[in-house]
Amino acid sequence: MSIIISIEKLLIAKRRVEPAYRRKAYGEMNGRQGADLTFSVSRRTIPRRFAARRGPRIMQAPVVAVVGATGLVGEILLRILEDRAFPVSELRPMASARSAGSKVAFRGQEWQVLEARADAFAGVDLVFFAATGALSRELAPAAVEAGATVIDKSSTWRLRDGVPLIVPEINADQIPTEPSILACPNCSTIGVVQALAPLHRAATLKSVVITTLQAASGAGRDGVEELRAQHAALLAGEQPALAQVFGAQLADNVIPHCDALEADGYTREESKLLHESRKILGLPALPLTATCVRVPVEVGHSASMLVETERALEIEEARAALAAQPGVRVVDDTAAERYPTPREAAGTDEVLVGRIRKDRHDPRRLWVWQVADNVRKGAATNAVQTAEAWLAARARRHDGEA
Ligand code: 2RA
Repeated sequence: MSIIISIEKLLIAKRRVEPAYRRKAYGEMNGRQGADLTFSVSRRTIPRRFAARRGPRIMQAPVVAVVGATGLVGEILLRILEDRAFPVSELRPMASARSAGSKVAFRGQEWQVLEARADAFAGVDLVFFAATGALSRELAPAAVEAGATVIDKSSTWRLRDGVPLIVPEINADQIPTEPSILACPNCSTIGVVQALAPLHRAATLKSVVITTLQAASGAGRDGVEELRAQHAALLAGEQPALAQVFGAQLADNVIPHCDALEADGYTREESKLLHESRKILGLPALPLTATCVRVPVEVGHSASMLVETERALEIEEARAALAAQPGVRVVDDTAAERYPTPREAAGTDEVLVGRIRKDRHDPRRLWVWQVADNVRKGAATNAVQTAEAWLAARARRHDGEA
């Protein structure tokens, strides 16, 4: 099963290692960059000249574990690893004892789900944690101890000093190559910082006020099922069962409450947006205030943002800055009814921005509407892109040492 390759040489030969995170083409390259990596997993496709010449400098495709492989994000993560042809010499799907023994599909095969335990990571190079925060708190250090790099989707490690919080289009340069924990931001944060980073570069952020409209899938498979059951009951003219996942009935409703309430009246989701955005943008004192709202949409988190900058930004300048940000697509023609919607974002890996307009009262303030697929770019895709950046960094180090 293990396939030997020289990933960096192949990527450099295809001119795709560095530019992936530096060029606007990144969005369009998402699929193509992955396609290049198929060279690393299929011996048949390795050009003979690379395979033969690289003898002592070869690098093996990683052994990859996915903790939480049976959950919503874990399932999408496996699909995205397939779609982007991420090199995997061996897959070890893992889950809590309750789901261990079940099977998941990957690259046309069924793989048995193993129990995620501290002693399960021997020989693993890369572990995605797409499970509970408690599981990653307990097991991520053991995985690093065993020599793996961890990419964690939970909130457990995000704000720890020394743990990079990665949105690859913004800060891939913070990814170390030695075994360590890399944190993925919360789903609502990823879309927000993808829009804020280019505006900050263009005119320096002064303050941000955000209202999010968050899809049911932010609460996982149970959230989607609860919303569907409520919709079905309403369509049948029945009263939906009492809400279990959300604090109130979500169908035909909006709920201004995501995650636990904190002592000052804000919610944990609102605090995540504040502290994670500050860390990713490198702006530890940025005044950022959020109201996070759950809406009856299955996939796609939206955010209305009032962005104040030190220097007044003209609309065209803001559009150009956003359009130049890798992974961002400007959809902004309200007269033609073209603006980002969750339906347009769902199933894609892009962060969509539009409705860009000047505040009527202050020329240094812009309103920006932003939407992204919370399960893909907000979770699984961002994790896989982080892994791709880690792989490229590891290949560079390998080549430097060889
Ligand atoms: C939510 N952001 O939408 C959360 C999930 N991490 O509930």
